[in-house]
Amino acid sequence: MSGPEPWWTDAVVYQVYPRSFADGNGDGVGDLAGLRQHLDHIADLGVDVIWLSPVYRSPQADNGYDISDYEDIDPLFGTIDEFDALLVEVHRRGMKLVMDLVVNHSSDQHPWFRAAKLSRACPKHDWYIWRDPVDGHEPNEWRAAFGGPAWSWDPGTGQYYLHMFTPQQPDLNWDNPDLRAAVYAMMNGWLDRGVDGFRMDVINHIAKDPASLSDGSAGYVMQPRIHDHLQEMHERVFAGRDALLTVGEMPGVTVADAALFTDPERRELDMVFQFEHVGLDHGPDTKFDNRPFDLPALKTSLARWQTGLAESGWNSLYLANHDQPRPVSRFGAAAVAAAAGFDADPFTLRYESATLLATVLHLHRGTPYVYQGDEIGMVNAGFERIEDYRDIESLNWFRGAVGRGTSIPDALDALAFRSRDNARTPIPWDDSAPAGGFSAVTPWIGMGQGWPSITVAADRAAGDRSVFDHHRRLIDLRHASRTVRLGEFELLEPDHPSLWAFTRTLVDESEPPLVVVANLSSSVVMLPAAIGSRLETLVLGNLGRPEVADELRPWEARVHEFGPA
Ligand code: TEU
Repeated sequence: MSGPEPWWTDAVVYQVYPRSFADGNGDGVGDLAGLRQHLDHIADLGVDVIWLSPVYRSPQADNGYDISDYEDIDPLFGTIDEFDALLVEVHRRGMKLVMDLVVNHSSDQHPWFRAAKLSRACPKHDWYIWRDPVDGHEPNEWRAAFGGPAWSWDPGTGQYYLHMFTPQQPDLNWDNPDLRAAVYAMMNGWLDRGVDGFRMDVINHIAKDPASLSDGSAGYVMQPRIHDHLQEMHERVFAGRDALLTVGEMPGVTVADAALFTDPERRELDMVFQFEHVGLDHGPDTKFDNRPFDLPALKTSLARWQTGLAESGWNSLYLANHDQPRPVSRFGAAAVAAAAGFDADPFTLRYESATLLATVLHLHRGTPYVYQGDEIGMVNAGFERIEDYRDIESLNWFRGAVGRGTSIPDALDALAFRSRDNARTPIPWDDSAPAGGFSAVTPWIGMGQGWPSITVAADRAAGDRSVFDHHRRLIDLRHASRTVRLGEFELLEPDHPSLWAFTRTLVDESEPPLVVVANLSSSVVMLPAAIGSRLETLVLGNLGRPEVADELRPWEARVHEFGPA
């Protein structure tokens, strides 16, 4: 990266999943009014940007990732006036607001799709992806992400339409220039309203292979036209506007692809969400085949991305979002115990696990994303009955797996580890009945096993064991330190089974290098002499000052200035 760095190179983003953040109107579902009441919680953390998951009009088949009107707010969440008021309050606190942009697909209730279904002659028909039957069947074998074929039959037109997710989420046809123009107009509308950018849902899926619709993901991920589309979007929407943030969600993206998407010279995106590190514990067939946590695999994967995007491009850094299990349960002491065949109690060493994982993540080079609730160390939901789940992916998978012969207890175990609902339980503001200050009524989804012991109020009163305060220190450090922002990354001891260690070094040596050392085990780890002998000033740690500098206590993470060899 040459020249003055973009503003977001020292920014930290906080993701709000609105239906689970705070309920302002007493219907059991989080909304804009609730978010507005709790903005100080986010501002106190010191973050720069809020990414708001979808609040547009939607039948909520996939919790708002199925949009029926891109230009209005769903009544479940509030009104457009409440949105404008929220935006003012966010800006008044010196933060930015980034919207979710879901334009690989719309809802099947969107007027565009309703028109598209009327007849093959309707101009909107070509805004979606249709195929005639082949020998009375779907045109190819593509499967939808949430189960079943990716094609659904429409009797009116006598054609199949494509949907990579549920049948209620028909895929838009980005080869149609009128569709593209409509999307750009909508995006410009939100930017003119004052929003500060977009997180773009599965944006690397928008270019399909129109000629062949060949089998396998090669036909819908990373088709060459994706770069044309993103460059056109940049020119028609982002060019000439200042201080925006654009991040593309890209399942399956490689380091080489990401370097292209995020090379500033190419004018496509600021950064992408890659999926390599969150796929390491998935089985070969489905993500519900859970594999044990493997620290060397995780740290070397992230290190590869650090190196791959060191010269040009930029990383986004995340361990969680609304689609992933909670990091404490997935990568913390409970996960390490489970990998060794022991009982996995997510409350064991929870403060240590949450703060260690945050330290490691925030000290990488890139833009960190904090998912709501991780700043207080929330754990997986711990649901034990299928009736507790709400997520369409989880429910579809459960039905299919049990149908194929998986026992109900095994299927429930798989969900308890992997379901997206693990991260969708309400924010427990306090321990009051019935819903921890999230809502005055029974919430749309259970509070989960963490409540009432884990709450915002308890964490913020926990003094030197507050996960929130530790996050705030990490965010302050990034804002203050050019080394954290821009220093080169080098992984140390890549094969060590429980030590995660790396250095950050500014090429111009204007600040001393930093070393991060973290012990992901419940035993003391002795640092190798090549690291231990070079530890200088303690910059930050999750367990306070150590008695023995070159020993790490269980789940201890420290950042030190790194002296000469
Ligand atoms: O997710 C896309 C995606 O590929 C996955 O993260 C997905 O949620 C799941 O892991 C597949 O097994 C995005 C959104 O983040 C997600 O919430 C939506 O359901 C999905 O797109 C469809 O819009």
